[in-house]
Amino acid sequence: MNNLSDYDLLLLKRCFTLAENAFNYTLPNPKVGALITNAYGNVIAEAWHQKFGEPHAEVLAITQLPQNFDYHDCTLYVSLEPCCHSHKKTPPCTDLILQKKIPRVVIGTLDPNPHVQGKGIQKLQQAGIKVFLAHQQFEPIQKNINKHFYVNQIHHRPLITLKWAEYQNKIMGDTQHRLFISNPYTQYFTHALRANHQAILVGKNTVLIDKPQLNLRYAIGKNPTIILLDTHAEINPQQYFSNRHGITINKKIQDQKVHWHFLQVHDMHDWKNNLSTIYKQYQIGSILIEGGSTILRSILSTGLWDYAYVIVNPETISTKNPVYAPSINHHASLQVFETIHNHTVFQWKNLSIKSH
Ligand code: AOF
Ligand code: ZN
Repeated sequence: MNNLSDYDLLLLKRCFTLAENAFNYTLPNPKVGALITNAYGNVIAEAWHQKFGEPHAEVLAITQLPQNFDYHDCTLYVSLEPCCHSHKKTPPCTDLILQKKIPRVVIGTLDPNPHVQGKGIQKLQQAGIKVFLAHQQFEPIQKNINKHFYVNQIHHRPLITLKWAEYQNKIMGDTQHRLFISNPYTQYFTHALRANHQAILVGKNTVLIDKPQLNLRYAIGKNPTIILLDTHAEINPQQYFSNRHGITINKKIQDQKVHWHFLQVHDMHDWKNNLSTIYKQYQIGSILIEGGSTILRSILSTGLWDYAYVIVNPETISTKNPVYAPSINHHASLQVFETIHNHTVFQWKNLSIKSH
């Protein structure tokens, strides 16, 4: 099933590049790219899944060609196995491929969604279509651009990424006022990270002390949903985040306003249950946790996290009421992710989560 030429591989690579044009608009769906070639191998249509709930990449590629187009010499390339299941937002892509009689389909990776996972390929093959699946060389790219999707489909919870900045001497804040630890260059990094997540989670104290805007100022995409951990629902979201979408996880009220929901939970520390509710009820597939330190320590202690990015400022600092950064003492791998100006970004990956 995988006798692919170098040209096939090049075009699959192109599909992954196309997929990335979606920025964060497809979340929690995966980013997917597709293209169609004619008998001479020329690319005659290219597309990518653009927005959650809207047509898939294959459908958009096909829509670029005339209704009665003859596909008998064509090949469809797609970064992810075409979907074959119903009872979802859009009809199965396999049906359209069969209807258009596309004879050859080249696929980057299987879809980890248990409703698809090989069944899309099977359906096409049973109809006599020649299907070629790349031999796992695209798995790392797929897992990189759609990290959340694997975690969602396999563990039924959002991808959890932690991020904080600290000085060389581990100070990450002061209980009374905001410290500016990162530099303007690392801000770009932070905003790119925000753009790759559907939601940003912070605690009440971070809102009160830092007054963060939690938006995308230096990255392209849709502003993430704000999730506040606020046990007694004391923060008025309108005061800090007017017109933003958000959820307050709290123990006091259950309420739904136009932009803001209050989700009442039994136990603020029951991350497993609360995160799974956020995933199922609001379809939030990825959360960037930006602090503060109590929340970071709490989630770290559960082991329910996927990646952590720690920005280290090489200076040391003394401050009156220091808050110390957490440490990671799980089975995790560490690498220097990027050096920005004179700051270093370290990436931790939780190795006890099997789906990465
Ligand atoms: C494809 N091509 O471009 C994407 C696929 O609710 P829906 O209709 O948007 O379906 C979402 C599911 O479809 C998603 O969970 C994943 O399994 C698959 N995504 N499949 O053939 C695409 N985005
Ligand atoms: Zn589809």
